[in-house]
Amino acid sequence: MFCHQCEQAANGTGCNKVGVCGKQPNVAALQDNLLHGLQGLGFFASKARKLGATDSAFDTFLIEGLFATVTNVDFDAARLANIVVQCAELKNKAQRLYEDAFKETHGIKAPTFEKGAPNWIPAADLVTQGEKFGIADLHSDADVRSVVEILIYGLKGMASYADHARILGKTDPEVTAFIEQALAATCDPELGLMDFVNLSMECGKHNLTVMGLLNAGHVENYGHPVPTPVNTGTKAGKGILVSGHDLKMLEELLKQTEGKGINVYTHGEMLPAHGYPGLKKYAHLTGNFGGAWQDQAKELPQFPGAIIFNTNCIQKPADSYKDRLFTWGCTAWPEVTHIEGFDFSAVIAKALASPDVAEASGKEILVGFGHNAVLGVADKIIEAVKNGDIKHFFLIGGCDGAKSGRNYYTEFAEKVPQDSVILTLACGKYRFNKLDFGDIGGIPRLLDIGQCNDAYSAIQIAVALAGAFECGVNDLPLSMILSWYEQKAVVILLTLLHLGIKNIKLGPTLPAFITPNVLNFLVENFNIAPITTAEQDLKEILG
Ligand code: FSO
Ligand code: SF4
Repeated sequence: MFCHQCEQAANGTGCNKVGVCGKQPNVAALQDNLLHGLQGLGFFASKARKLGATDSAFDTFLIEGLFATVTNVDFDAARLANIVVQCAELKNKAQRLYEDAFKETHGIKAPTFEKGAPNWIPAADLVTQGEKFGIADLHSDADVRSVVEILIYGLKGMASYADHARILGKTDPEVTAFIEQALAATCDPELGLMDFVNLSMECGKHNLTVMGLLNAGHVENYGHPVPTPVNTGTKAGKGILVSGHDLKMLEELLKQTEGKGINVYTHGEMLPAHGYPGLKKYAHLTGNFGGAWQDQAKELPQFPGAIIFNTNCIQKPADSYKDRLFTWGCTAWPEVTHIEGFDFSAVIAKALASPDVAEASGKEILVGFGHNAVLGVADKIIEAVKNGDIKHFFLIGGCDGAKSGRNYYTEFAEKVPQDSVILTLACGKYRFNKLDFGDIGGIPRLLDIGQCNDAYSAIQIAVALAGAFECGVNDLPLSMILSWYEQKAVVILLTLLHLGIKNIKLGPTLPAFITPNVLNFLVENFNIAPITTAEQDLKEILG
């Protein structure tokens, strides 16, 4: 195996024996095989679409297939093998669709494609076959390969957000068309570095659409988030802990647990759920338990109730809680019960049969500062900027992870001057969201915008502030200090670059899949810089 798609890549270069994330070589090979199959499916679906032939069966499959290859999502070899087989069926379907459409429009037989992913058919041994399709296969030139990887990881990240949006009934055919087109491009040996740079920027653009769809899906179903204090303690009684990003899954669980004497807690990226009127109305949505995803091995054994992961980031479960752990959606772990659809009776039964959660006191943290809430007090914020009470905004956001270098983000937040406001989103905020930052004239100094996909809200806030001050986003007293871990962060970065946002500071380390030449390109065009120390970066930003 060789994988370097996330920030945990072994030795900063790549995992080649077993993933630091826990991905076994057979799972890595199956994911590589699946990606190869998806490239072939995209190739024919894109060609068919150009001839006016489409099939909605490809949409969901492409999204779910890409999502299954994202870091910390699907570790289940049997499930992945099944997805590869389905991929082969759909790829054949796409090929037939293209050939029929070609014959119909041109009156002659379609050309055949004998090399690479378009020619892929699954072998009897999918693991051995998958071992042949590694990253090295993507392109012979290291710099081009680097940008092809940026595109592929961007597609994976976008697919994960598209999946949540799709579950809420929000789709866009242009996004599907782009996924097909981009996958087809990865099969084209004629394309060069700038072709993939442009496709990557386009991926960022389409991801903005996807995050907008997801935001609309959340708001239409659950209302705009409102500032809400969330308790991090626990109540005595039965409990279910929900981890991941999918709000629809949480809503269905809340409906099914109502009146059953079960307290439902959020974990990790589910924390922002407490701010949505349509979810907080459930009195048994009790509080938030634990820290960010990388602390689960330490924290989940302490939660005696049932636990369900509806998306990343799942890690190898200890035996102490494996039998009360469930997965849902694209997330899976071998031997852990996977819930299909929205019937959570098995999870509820497990919670009722498990020991009670003990009463424990916790801190209160404030969530719910989506763009609607922040822009609702825009007059106050603008006034505070104009009279000098607020001098700077820092967006300290992104993923958390296990590396010690991530203390940078805690230190940075602690050192931000008192006349500055911190906007935050995604799971990296657990590094500092229990600290007391106080307020500036009633405006909290720490504003939690939400999940990683709520980068959409952060963009709306930045654009509105730029409008109010009649300047560009890059001219605002706003600095972005981002942390990345996996492919969702890659696509958010592409969205920010597509919007022309410059001077981003990125850490804790730069992606192993970016070559020095590609990094130079990013520095020259976007002035991206790796983080250094909190002191030095703050000094540089504030001059
Ligand atoms: Fe974190 Fe994991 Fe939300 Fe990621 S829980 S690391 S970028 O999956 O998606 O922020
Ligand atoms: Fe390693 Fe990350 Fe790939 Fe897992 S996803 S194998 S940790 S690079």
